[in-house]
Amino acid sequence: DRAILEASARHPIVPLEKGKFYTYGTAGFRMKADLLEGISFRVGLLASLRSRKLNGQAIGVMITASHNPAADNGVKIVDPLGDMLEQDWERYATALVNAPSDEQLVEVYNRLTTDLKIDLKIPAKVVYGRDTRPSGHKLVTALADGLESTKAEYVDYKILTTPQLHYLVRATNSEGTPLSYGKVSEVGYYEKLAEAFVRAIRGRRINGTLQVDCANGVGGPKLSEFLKYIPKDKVSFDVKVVNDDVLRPEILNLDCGADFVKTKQRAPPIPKPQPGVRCCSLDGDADRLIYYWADPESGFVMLDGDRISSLAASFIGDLVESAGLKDEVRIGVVQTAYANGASTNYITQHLKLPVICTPTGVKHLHHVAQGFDIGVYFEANGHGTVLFSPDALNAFKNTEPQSPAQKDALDTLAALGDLINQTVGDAISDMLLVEVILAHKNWTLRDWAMTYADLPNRLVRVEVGNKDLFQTTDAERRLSHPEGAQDEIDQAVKKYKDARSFARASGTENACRVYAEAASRSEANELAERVARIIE
Ligand code: 16G
Ligand code: ZN
Repeated sequence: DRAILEASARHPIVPLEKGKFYTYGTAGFRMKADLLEGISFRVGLLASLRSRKLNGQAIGVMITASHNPAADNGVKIVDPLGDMLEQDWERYATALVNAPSDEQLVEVYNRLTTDLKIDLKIPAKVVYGRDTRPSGHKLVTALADGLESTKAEYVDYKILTTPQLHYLVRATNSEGTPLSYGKVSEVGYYEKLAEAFVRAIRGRRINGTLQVDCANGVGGPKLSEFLKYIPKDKVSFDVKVVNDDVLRPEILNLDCGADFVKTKQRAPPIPKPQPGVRCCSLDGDADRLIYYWADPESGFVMLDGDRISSLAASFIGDLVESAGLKDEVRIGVVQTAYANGASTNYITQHLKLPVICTPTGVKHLHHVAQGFDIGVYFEANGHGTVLFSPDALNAFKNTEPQSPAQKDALDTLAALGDLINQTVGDAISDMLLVEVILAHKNWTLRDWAMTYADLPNRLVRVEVGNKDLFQTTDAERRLSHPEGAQDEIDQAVKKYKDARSFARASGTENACRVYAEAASRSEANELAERVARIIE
């Protein structure tokens, strides 16, 4: 207790206005970096408890604010398999962080220890990393103090992408077991991806240059490092890395990156878009991916998370069929309400695959995707991955092929199992997946975009007095409160062709979001404005 008290005094929590609390939201604790030092310290205490509760398995902590401005930062906990912190524990995180004094912090810590029956004699292990934000340095110092004051063993992996930290957590916990996820090092991550990439490409050609905008974040140096691991004699992959300046923190995510491209629906102004070049953007911590190109005729064409999802589902579905596993391996796609209706139609009607809709936030999608043998999940914003069950991976490895084509499909599926990050959405891994699929199909981005036409859509942010009044049901597609609001939205939607609209409270800021889609751009805009007025 003394150790925690003394250390906590060095990392005070900034008190909020009366009645306000810090909350562990969809992205952990995220806010202006100068509020986070005490929070980071206290997250260290929780990570120790969580590790001890899980018998000393390694827990991860990632310091990042992803696509948010450079002045923000965030602290997020990663569970032993590399997935997000178990939902029940979000409450405990909130309780520790909101303890008003150092003494009360110790009280909460002790109470959690007793209530959760945690044996403090079990060794605790925590691994952590941070993105390129300058504030990260101070936050990991506070975190390390929290870990030391609770006598946890820890490894500081310094600067990493978020998915790399998730990889390291899983690799640490599976080391030396039959389910080993890979070598426990950053190099191990690169080696695993490069090896699987070569196997998945199977000698096919990657056409032209890929220009990758790295949001001036951690993805830049990490992608450049990864590229060194691709054997040039086996795959020729011409990548031009742009917006990879991490030395000027103020330009992080500024007019570039996946969130900029998706929300502004245009290419980053720098470097000047070259017509026809295949481009993609990562976000500030490299867990989101958006593809696009500047077209001399149609202007800008974007291929977002829904497109990556349908591309992956189509390719993997075909492989499973060629591999003769159609009856054994159940494939499903998981989306949120933001998924373009055209993508949902394409997946259900053309690909004939089931689609499940969940509330926003990776943890929800991930969880539902685990219910399939192959679960494809992406948010429209470009965050997502494909999960393979142990049964599916065994089937790829152990099925006796009856023809060269079947062998080829099985080998490609097995390679994808290693190429695709199984812990969380990973922009670098997802980008390699897209490149593999385009190479196999010998497709350009235009061919990919031709598979279906997106419904015009509009997303607006609405300032409201109290966003908590807006409660949803049906995976956020309908409002249950305030009463009557949903009826009004239904009336508005009825006035437009092929229309759909919903309103939900943001999980990351104090506002509501309204999404609308309809047969034409002007109708989508009009509907969005109408619904915005209803909830204002
Ligand atoms: C968080 C989520 C992201 C989601 C976004 C929605 C994770 C790791 N991140 O950033 O998936 O799309 O919140 O934000 O789950 P909103 O609730 O403000 O619309
Ligand atoms: Zn991110």
